[in-house]
Amino acid sequence: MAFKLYSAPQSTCSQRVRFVFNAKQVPFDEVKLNLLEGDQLKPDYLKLNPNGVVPTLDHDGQIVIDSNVITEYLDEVLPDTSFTPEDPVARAHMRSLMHFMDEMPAAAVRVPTFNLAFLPSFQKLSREEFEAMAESKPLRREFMKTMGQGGFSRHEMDAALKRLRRSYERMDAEIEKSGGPWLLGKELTLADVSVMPALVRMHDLGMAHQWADLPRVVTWFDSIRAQPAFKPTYYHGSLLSERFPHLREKVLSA
Ligand SMILES: N[C@@H](CCC(=O)N[C@@H](CS)C(=O)NCC(=O)O)C(=O)O
Repeated sequence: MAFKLYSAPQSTCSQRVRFVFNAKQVPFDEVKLNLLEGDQLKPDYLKLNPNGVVPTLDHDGQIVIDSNVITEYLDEVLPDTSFTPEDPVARAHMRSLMHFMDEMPAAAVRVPTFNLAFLPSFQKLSREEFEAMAESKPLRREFMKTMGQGGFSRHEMDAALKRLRRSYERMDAEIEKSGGPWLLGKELTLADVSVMPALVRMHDLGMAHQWADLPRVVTWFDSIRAQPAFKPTYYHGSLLSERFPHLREKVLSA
Protein backbone atom coordinates (compact mmCIF):
# COMPACT_ATOMS: atom_id res chain seq x y z
CA MET A 1 0.00 0.00 0.00
CA ALA A 2 1.34 3.43 -0.90
CA PHE A 3 0.07 6.60 0.71
CA LYS A 4 0.60 10.12 -0.57
CA LEU A 5 -0.63 12.98 1.59
CA TYR A 6 -1.11 16.44 0.12
CA SER A 7 -0.54 18.53 3.19
CA ALA A 8 0.75 21.84 4.49
CA PRO A 9 3.14 21.94 7.46
CA GLN A 10 1.07 24.45 9.48
CA SER A 11 -2.34 23.21 8.39
CA THR A 12 -4.28 22.07 11.44
CA CYS A 13 -6.35 19.69 9.33
CA SER A 14 -3.21 18.11 7.85
CA GLN A 15 -1.78 17.73 11.36
CA ARG A 16 -4.67 15.43 12.30
CA VAL A 17 -3.80 13.07 9.47
CA ARG A 18 -0.03 13.22 10.03
CA PHE A 19 -0.61 12.34 13.69
CA VAL A 20 -2.62 9.23 12.79
CA PHE A 21 -0.02 8.03 10.27
CA ASN A 22 2.75 8.58 12.82
CA ALA A 23 0.79 6.91 15.62
CA LYS A 24 0.26 3.89 13.38
CA GLN A 25 3.93 4.03 12.37
CA VAL A 26 2.93 3.82 8.73
CA PRO A 27 5.17 5.69 6.26
CA PHE A 28 3.62 8.14 3.81
CA ASP A 29 4.87 10.54 1.16
CA GLU A 30 4.10 14.10 2.12
CA VAL A 31 3.55 16.55 -0.71
CA LYS A 32 3.84 19.97 0.89
CA LEU A 33 1.64 22.69 -0.57
CA ASN A 34 2.26 26.39 -0.04
CA LEU A 35 -1.19 27.70 0.88
CA LEU A 36 -0.21 31.37 0.83
CA GLU A 37 1.03 30.95 -2.75
CA GLY A 38 -2.22 29.24 -3.75
CA ASP A 39 -0.94 25.71 -4.54
CA GLN A 40 -4.28 24.39 -3.26
CA LEU A 41 -6.15 26.34 -5.96
CA LYS A 42 -4.20 25.07 -8.99
CA PRO A 43 -6.33 23.19 -11.55
CA ASP A 44 -4.52 19.85 -11.11
CA TYR A 45 -5.01 19.95 -7.35
CA LEU A 46 -8.65 21.02 -7.67
CA LYS A 47 -9.24 17.85 -9.69
CA LEU A 48 -8.21 15.88 -6.57
CA ASN A 49 -9.90 18.13 -4.03
CA PRO A 50 -12.58 20.45 -5.46
CA ASN A 51 -12.76 22.24 -2.10
CA GLY A 52 -9.30 23.71 -2.72
CA VAL A 53 -8.01 22.83 0.73
CA VAL A 54 -5.59 20.39 2.31
CA PRO A 55 -5.36 17.60 3.26
CA THR A 56 -6.00 15.15 0.44
CA LEU A 57 -5.04 11.50 0.66
CA ASP A 58 -4.02 9.44 -2.35
CA HIS A 59 -4.08 5.76 -1.40
CA ASP A 60 -2.86 3.68 -4.35
CA GLY A 61 -4.61 6.13 -6.68
CA GLN A 62 -7.85 6.35 -4.67
CA ILE A 63 -8.56 9.87 -3.43
CA VAL A 64 -10.00 10.61 -0.01
CA ILE A 65 -10.60 14.17 1.20
CA ASP A 66 -11.52 15.88 4.47
CA SER A 67 -9.27 15.30 7.47
CA ASN A 68 -11.80 13.64 9.80
CA VAL A 69 -12.93 11.38 6.96
CA ILE A 70 -9.31 10.55 6.15
CA THR A 71 -8.46 9.61 9.75
CA GLU A 72 -11.49 7.30 9.89
CA TYR A 73 -10.51 5.84 6.52
CA LEU A 74 -6.98 5.16 7.81
CA ASP A 75 -8.42 3.40 10.84
CA GLU A 76 -10.40 1.15 8.48
CA VAL A 77 -7.60 0.25 6.07
CA LEU A 78 -4.86 0.11 8.74
CA PRO A 79 -6.72 -1.50 11.66
CA ASP A 80 -3.68 -2.89 13.54
CA THR A 81 -3.42 0.15 15.78
CA SER A 82 -6.96 1.46 16.10
CA PHE A 83 -8.20 4.79 17.41
CA THR A 84 -11.88 3.87 17.00
CA PRO A 85 -13.84 2.17 19.78
CA GLU A 86 -15.35 -1.21 18.91
CA ASP A 87 -18.58 -0.56 20.76
CA PRO A 88 -21.06 1.08 18.33
CA VAL A 89 -22.38 3.49 20.96
CA ALA A 90 -18.88 4.65 21.88
CA ARG A 91 -18.03 4.90 18.17
CA ALA A 92 -21.09 7.06 17.56
CA HIS A 93 -20.06 9.25 20.50
CA MET A 94 -16.58 9.61 19.03
CA ARG A 95 -18.04 10.66 15.68
CA SER A 96 -20.38 13.19 17.27
CA LEU A 97 -17.41 14.72 19.07
CA MET A 98 -15.47 14.86 15.79
CA HIS A 99 -18.38 16.80 14.27
CA PHE A 100 -18.41 19.11 17.27
CA MET A 101 -14.66 19.71 16.91
CA ASP A 102 -15.08 20.67 13.26
CA GLU A 103 -17.99 22.95 13.93
CA MET A 104 -16.62 24.67 17.03
CA PRO A 105 -12.88 24.82 17.80
CA ALA A 106 -11.59 24.00 14.29
CA ALA A 107 -13.76 26.71 12.74
CA ALA A 108 -13.21 29.26 15.52
CA VAL A 109 -9.42 28.90 15.55
CA ARG A 110 -9.27 30.20 11.96
CA VAL A 111 -10.20 33.69 13.15
CA PRO A 112 -7.21 34.32 15.47
CA THR A 113 -4.98 32.35 13.07
CA PHE A 114 -5.78 34.54 10.09
CA ASN A 115 -5.82 37.79 12.06
CA LEU A 116 -2.52 37.17 13.81
CA ALA A 117 -0.50 35.15 11.32
CA PHE A 118 -1.73 35.51 7.74
CA LEU A 119 -3.14 39.03 7.65
CA PRO A 120 0.23 40.77 7.12
CA SER A 121 0.74 38.76 3.88
CA PHE A 122 -2.75 39.66 2.65
CA GLN A 123 -2.19 43.33 3.47
CA LYS A 124 0.71 43.39 1.00
CA LEU A 125 -1.69 42.64 -1.87
CA SER A 126 -3.50 45.34 -3.81
CA ARG A 127 -7.25 45.47 -3.25
CA GLU A 128 -7.85 43.87 -6.67
CA GLU A 129 -5.34 41.09 -5.98
CA PHE A 130 -6.93 40.37 -2.60
CA GLU A 131 -10.43 40.24 -4.07
CA ALA A 132 -9.34 37.93 -6.88
CA MET A 133 -7.63 35.63 -4.37
CA ALA A 134 -10.73 35.54 -2.13
CA GLU A 135 -12.95 34.91 -5.14
CA SER A 136 -10.81 31.94 -6.22
CA LYS A 137 -11.42 29.98 -3.00
CA PRO A 138 -14.22 27.41 -3.34
CA LEU A 139 -14.71 26.86 0.39
CA ARG A 140 -13.43 29.98 2.10
CA ARG A 141 -14.55 32.80 -0.22
CA GLU A 142 -17.00 34.40 2.23
CA PHE A 143 -14.62 33.86 5.15
CA MET A 144 -11.90 35.78 3.30
CA LYS A 145 -14.29 38.56 2.34
CA THR A 146 -15.53 38.94 5.92
CA MET A 147 -11.93 39.20 7.10
CA GLY A 148 -10.97 41.62 4.34
CA GLN A 149 -7.59 43.30 4.38
CA GLY A 150 -8.44 45.08 7.61
CA GLY A 151 -8.76 41.79 9.52
CA PHE A 152 -11.57 40.41 11.63
CA SER A 153 -13.14 42.94 13.98
CA ARG A 154 -12.67 42.89 17.76
CA HIS A 155 -16.25 41.61 17.99
CA GLU A 156 -15.49 38.67 15.63
CA MET A 157 -12.26 37.87 17.49
CA ASP A 158 -14.08 37.87 20.85
CA ALA A 159 -16.84 35.64 19.48
CA ALA A 160 -14.24 33.15 18.19
CA LEU A 161 -12.42 33.13 21.53
CA LYS A 162 -15.73 32.50 23.31
CA ARG A 163 -16.44 29.55 21.01
CA LEU A 164 -12.98 28.20 21.77
CA ARG A 165 -13.56 28.62 25.50
CA ARG A 166 -16.84 26.67 25.23
CA SER A 167 -14.91 23.95 23.40
CA TYR A 168 -12.38 23.60 26.25
CA GLU A 169 -15.29 23.45 28.70
CA ARG A 170 -16.91 20.71 26.60
CA MET A 171 -13.62 18.79 26.59
CA ASP A 172 -13.44 19.16 30.37
CA ALA A 173 -16.99 17.82 30.77
CA GLU A 174 -16.29 14.87 28.43
CA ILE A 175 -13.09 13.94 30.26
CA GLU A 176 -14.87 14.16 33.61
CA LYS A 177 -17.71 11.97 32.33
CA SER A 178 -15.43 9.34 30.75
CA GLY A 179 -12.96 9.27 33.64
CA GLY A 180 -10.17 10.38 31.27
CA PRO A 181 -7.41 10.87 30.60
CA TRP A 182 -8.78 11.06 27.02
CA LEU A 183 -12.13 12.35 25.83
CA LEU A 184 -13.66 8.87 25.67
CA GLY A 185 -11.82 7.38 28.61
CA LYS A 186 -8.71 5.25 28.79
CA GLU A 187 -7.98 5.06 25.06
CA LEU A 188 -6.94 7.89 22.79
CA THR A 189 -9.43 8.08 19.90
CA LEU A 190 -9.88 10.04 16.69
CA ALA A 191 -11.93 12.59 18.68
CA ASP A 192 -8.77 13.54 20.60
CA VAL A 193 -6.82 13.75 17.34
CA SER A 194 -9.54 15.92 15.87
CA VAL A 195 -9.30 18.64 18.53
CA MET A 196 -5.53 18.43 19.11
CA PRO A 197 -4.42 20.93 16.43
CA ALA A 198 -6.76 23.68 17.68
CA LEU A 199 -5.20 23.60 21.15
CA VAL A 200 -1.68 23.36 19.75
CA ARG A 201 -2.47 26.42 17.61
CA MET A 202 -3.82 28.41 20.54
CA HIS A 203 -0.80 27.45 22.63
CA ASP A 204 1.44 28.57 19.77
CA LEU A 205 -0.43 31.88 19.60
CA GLY A 206 0.28 32.42 23.30
CA MET A 207 -3.30 31.76 24.42
CA ALA A 208 -2.99 28.54 26.46
CA HIS A 209 -4.06 30.53 29.52
CA GLN A 210 -7.61 30.14 28.21
CA TRP A 211 -7.76 26.59 29.59
CA ALA A 212 -5.35 27.02 32.52
CA ASP A 213 -8.23 26.82 35.02
CA LEU A 214 -9.37 23.44 33.61
CA PRO A 215 -6.85 20.95 35.05
CA ARG A 216 -8.32 17.99 33.14
CA VAL A 217 -7.72 19.84 29.87
CA VAL A 218 -4.22 20.87 30.99
CA THR A 219 -3.40 17.19 31.66
CA TRP A 220 -5.00 16.17 28.35
CA PHE A 221 -2.85 18.71 26.49
CA ASP A 222 0.35 17.58 28.23
CA SER A 223 -0.53 13.94 27.52
CA ILE A 224 -1.14 14.40 23.81
CA ARG A 225 2.08 16.37 23.44
CA ALA A 226 3.91 13.49 25.17
CA GLN A 227 2.67 10.93 22.61
CA PRO A 228 5.49 9.53 20.42
CA ALA A 229 3.51 10.57 17.32
CA PHE A 230 3.46 14.21 18.35
CA LYS A 231 7.04 15.18 17.50
CA PRO A 232 7.14 13.76 13.98
CA THR A 233 3.75 15.36 13.30
CA TYR A 234 4.94 18.77 14.43
CA TYR A 235 8.29 18.69 12.62
CA HIS A 236 10.10 22.02 12.43
CA GLY A 237 8.03 24.52 10.48
CA SER A 238 4.67 23.10 11.59
CA LEU A 239 4.05 25.81 14.15
CA LEU A 240 3.03 29.24 12.95
CA SER A 241 5.53 30.89 15.29
CA GLU A 242 8.32 29.02 13.49
CA ARG A 243 7.19 30.34 10.14
CA PHE A 244 6.21 33.91 11.03
CA PRO A 245 8.83 35.82 13.06
CA HIS A 246 6.35 38.50 14.13
CA LEU A 247 4.40 35.81 15.94
CA ARG A 248 7.46 34.45 17.72
CA GLU A 249 8.05 37.91 19.17
CA LYS A 250 4.42 38.06 20.22
CA VAL A 251 4.58 34.64 21.87
CA LEU A 252 7.80 35.44 23.69
CA SER A 253 6.41 38.67 25.04
CA ALA A 254 3.12 37.01 26.16
N1 LIG B 1 -13.01 20.22 6.46
C1 LIG B 1 -11.74 20.26 5.80
C2 LIG B 1 -11.16 21.65 5.96
C3 LIG B 1 -9.80 21.75 5.30
C4 LIG B 1 -9.20 23.15 5.46
O1 LIG B 1 -9.86 24.12 5.78
N2 LIG B 1 -7.89 23.22 5.18
C5 LIG B 1 -7.17 24.48 5.30
C6 LIG B 1 -5.88 24.28 6.10
S1 LIG B 1 -6.22 23.67 7.71
C7 LIG B 1 -6.78 24.93 3.91
O2 LIG B 1 -6.34 24.16 3.11
N3 LIG B 1 -6.95 26.24 3.64
C8 LIG B 1 -6.58 26.77 2.37
C9 LIG B 1 -7.30 28.04 2.05
O3 LIG B 1 -7.98 28.57 2.93
O4 LIG B 1 -7.18 28.47 0.89
C10 LIG B 1 -10.82 19.19 6.41
O5 LIG B 1 -10.92 18.94 7.60
O6 LIG B 1 -10.02 18.61 5.65
